[in-house]
Amino acid sequence: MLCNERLRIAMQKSGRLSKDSKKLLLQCGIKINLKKNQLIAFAENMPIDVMCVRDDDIPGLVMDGIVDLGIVGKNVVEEELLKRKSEKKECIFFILINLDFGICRLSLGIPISSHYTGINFFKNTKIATSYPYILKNFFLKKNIFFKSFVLNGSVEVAPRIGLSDAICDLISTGATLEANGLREVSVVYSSRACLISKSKNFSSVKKKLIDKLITRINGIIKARESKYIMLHAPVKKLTEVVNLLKGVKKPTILKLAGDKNTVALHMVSSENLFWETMEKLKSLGASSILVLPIEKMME
Ligand code: PRT
Ligand code: ZN
Repeated sequence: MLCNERLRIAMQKSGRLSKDSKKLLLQCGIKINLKKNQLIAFAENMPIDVMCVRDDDIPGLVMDGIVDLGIVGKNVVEEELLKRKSEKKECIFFILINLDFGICRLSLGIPISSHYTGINFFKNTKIATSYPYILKNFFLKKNIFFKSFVLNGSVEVAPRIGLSDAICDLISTGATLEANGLREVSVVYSSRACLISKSKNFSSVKKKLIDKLITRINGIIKARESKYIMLHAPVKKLTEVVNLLKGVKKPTILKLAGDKNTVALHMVSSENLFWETMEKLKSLGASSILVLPIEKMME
């Protein structure tokens, strides 16, 4: 196979997305041996090369056509897009699929002691952020003038040391904000990791491989969200039992040897089965309730 027919995928080298990105590629069946500090790894079983870089470089590598695909936070892509637009640079890309990790939000935070009066609170304030373009875009639409103070780390300490009145930073649990005496008042941008490409016009070899990867990723995400449920139910209560099982399409009903009054139900559910539902099932006479994780799915 020609060298340029190998698919190049960029992922974060080390950081919040690297473990999940690597796991996703491995679950897709790509055999790669990623060693620490290694920039590029060649898959053993597929024409795929994986480049490990800083997350901020990924959108540019994709948009400039250095790599074919990138796994990166939508926040980073959006910031790069707005930056390139302001510099009148080329910025074409496609989000091929939203992923189920890296979920966070870019939010405005203010000191707990500040009295929040609504979004106009930010008029003429100084806001510390690592995302000046997304922030500018957000306030431009609201016609609110503010000053941004760009920091590439430790944004949350800025108000405490008098560098800014507020912050605009990524939040997942909110613990960092709270630990720094701040509170979240408005979400500016909701984000998660995604798979991006520069174009949709790949050679047929690459297109086939990308389609295969997307199908596999969809299957992995779906499997993670789903559960395999098995239980025994009294025949008389079958309808009530099935009605309790949300997210189940058609359960398989199996006879039990030597028991005419009970059947076994096997089903895939798109939702988890919570303890409360299990307790309700039990009160209807269901027993041997098992909830199992699913590794892969293809429909
Ligand atoms: O070195 P490199 O440039 O590659 O990495 P980085 O340090 O710039 O990024 P990194 O690894 O911190 O984050 C990579 C991506 O993970 C981000 O671009 C987001 O898409 C996603 N992500 C998801 C997050 C968070 N959740 C997150 N909570 N990125 C950062 N945070 C930080 C946030 O900045 C704050 O400091 O975590 C803190 C808040 O977390 P909570 O849980 O206390 O709210
Ligand atoms: Zn970064």
